[in-house]
Amino acid sequence: MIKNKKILIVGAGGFIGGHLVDRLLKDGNSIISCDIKPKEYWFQDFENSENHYSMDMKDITNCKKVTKGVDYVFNMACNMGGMGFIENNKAECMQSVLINTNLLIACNEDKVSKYFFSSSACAYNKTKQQEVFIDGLKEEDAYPADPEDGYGWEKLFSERMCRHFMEDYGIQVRVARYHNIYGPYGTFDGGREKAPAALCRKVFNAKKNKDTKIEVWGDGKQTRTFLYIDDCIEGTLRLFESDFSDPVNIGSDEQVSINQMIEIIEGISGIQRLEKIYQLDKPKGVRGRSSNNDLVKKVLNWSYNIKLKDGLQKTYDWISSEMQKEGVNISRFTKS
Ligand code: GDC
Repeated sequence: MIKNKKILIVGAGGFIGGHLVDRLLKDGNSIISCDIKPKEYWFQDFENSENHYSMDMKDITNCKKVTKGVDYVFNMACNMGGMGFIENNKAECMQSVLINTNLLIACNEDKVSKYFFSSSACAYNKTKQQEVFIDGLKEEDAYPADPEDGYGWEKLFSERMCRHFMEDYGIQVRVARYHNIYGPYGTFDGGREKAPAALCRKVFNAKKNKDTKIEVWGDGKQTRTFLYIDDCIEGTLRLFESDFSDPVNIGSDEQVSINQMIEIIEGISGIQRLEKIYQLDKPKGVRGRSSNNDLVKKVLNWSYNIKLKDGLQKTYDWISSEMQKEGVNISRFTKS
């Protein structure tokens, strides 16, 4: 367990960053939290952390303000979202390269000993994801390089930047390739939401409005593996404490189609089966994507715990309670 350390978390106002701050505070660390978002857009905001709101790490002077005297840095920051966002904002996604690069330069100057980079399954070669229900992607399947355009290229480039900083300057790096992380305190509306949150919202709305139909992007047959946030945090911290510096999948191996996931959410909400309106012109991403977990089991002796059905139950409960709040400020869930 990491404790009594001074840790900088960049992207702390976001979904995974917020949960990481929570856990590392509970474990007895001193946390500096930064995010480009102003205070009112942070998903979680902890009083016992040193919080820097509206701080843009694409500007290296900001990086240098917060890396002094820090033991560890977790870079959880990037301009991102689900397929609806990354397919239509490639230039914005690629500019996150500045965050990682500037942070590494500042960490090197300030002799930070260990650095974490949150990469993505979008780094994997697209041609290996053209069928539904594919074999899980192994770490070596990122090469030859042909990742998701824009967002995936940034992740792959930044992974390599981490490796070269370790080789050339000796900073220890750890890199996780996250496979569609979901759970409470994340975006569920406004354009950046990923499929689990979007579909929980749509099913909740259908129930509330007594609709019998929902809109689904694509034909619903596309597949993914989704990982609940608590498992993501546990895997991240175990990887960080390991001595393994190459990229590792952090994902589940419970491969489902979007149609199967909707069926689970319908069961959770107690609604009758909905008629699906398949929107074939909406962003679909790869046809099939799933995480091979052999390497993570080998190097961390760890596997995810939370079944999709149980994670979706917690996610649906949180999203439905947010949506029932009077005058909920939905914009909090839409900003980068
Ligand atoms: O957005 P996402 O979760 O991203 O979409 C998964 C699949 O669900 C897509 O084929 C999409 O078309 C389908 N889908 C159906 N209806 C909807 O209402 C909907 N909203 C959304 N968003 N999708 C719908 C993600 C990236 C992330 C991250 C992860 C890592 O790609 O967007 O930024 O890096 O990958 O695994 P997905 O899984 O394609």
